[in-house]
Amino acid sequence: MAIRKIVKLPDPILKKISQPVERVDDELRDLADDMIATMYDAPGIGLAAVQIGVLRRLLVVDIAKEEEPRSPQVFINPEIIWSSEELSEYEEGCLSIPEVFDNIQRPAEVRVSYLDRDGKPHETRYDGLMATVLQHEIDHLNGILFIDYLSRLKRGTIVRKFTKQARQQRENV
Ligand code: GNR
Ligand code: NI
Repeated sequence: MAIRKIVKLPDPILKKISQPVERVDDELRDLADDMIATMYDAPGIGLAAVQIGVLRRLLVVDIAKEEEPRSPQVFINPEIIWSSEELSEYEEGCLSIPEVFDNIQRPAEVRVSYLDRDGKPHETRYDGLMATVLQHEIDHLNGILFIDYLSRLKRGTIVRKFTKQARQQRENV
């Protein structure tokens, strides 16, 4: 297991669409294990493969509290097959946009189809924080970031700040 580097805004890979996983094999499970290690190290409660620079439809989630046992879950080729009319609001953050948080409304419940790490298909209904995190991660697979739901003004300010930071990082080398 290796901790990988997390891709940050404004890296253009974050806007790309990830490609379906064709085979659930040991190589894919190794990738998932690296993602889980990287998520815990960050720390975060979810991570999409694109966030470590891999454009495959794979994400990991663990919303267990600190005092609870770890319970990482792997979702391969996840699809939202139903979402509730009812919305819920959470303050979201993203490991690819450090230190930015804002309230985002999304469907309160979703039904998700996916393959698990053994390649076994599932259809499961989620609510609460799990529903929000899954929607945030599945958005990543489609090149969508939570700041895309903010006003143009707010998003523009955030993108400019990270673009400036990246330029200064390059100048400092
Ligand atoms: O660690 C994370 N916390 C979080 C909080 C509210 C809504 C979504 C998230 S996901 C985020 C990790 C991340 O960037 N995943 O893509
Ligand atoms: Ni994110």
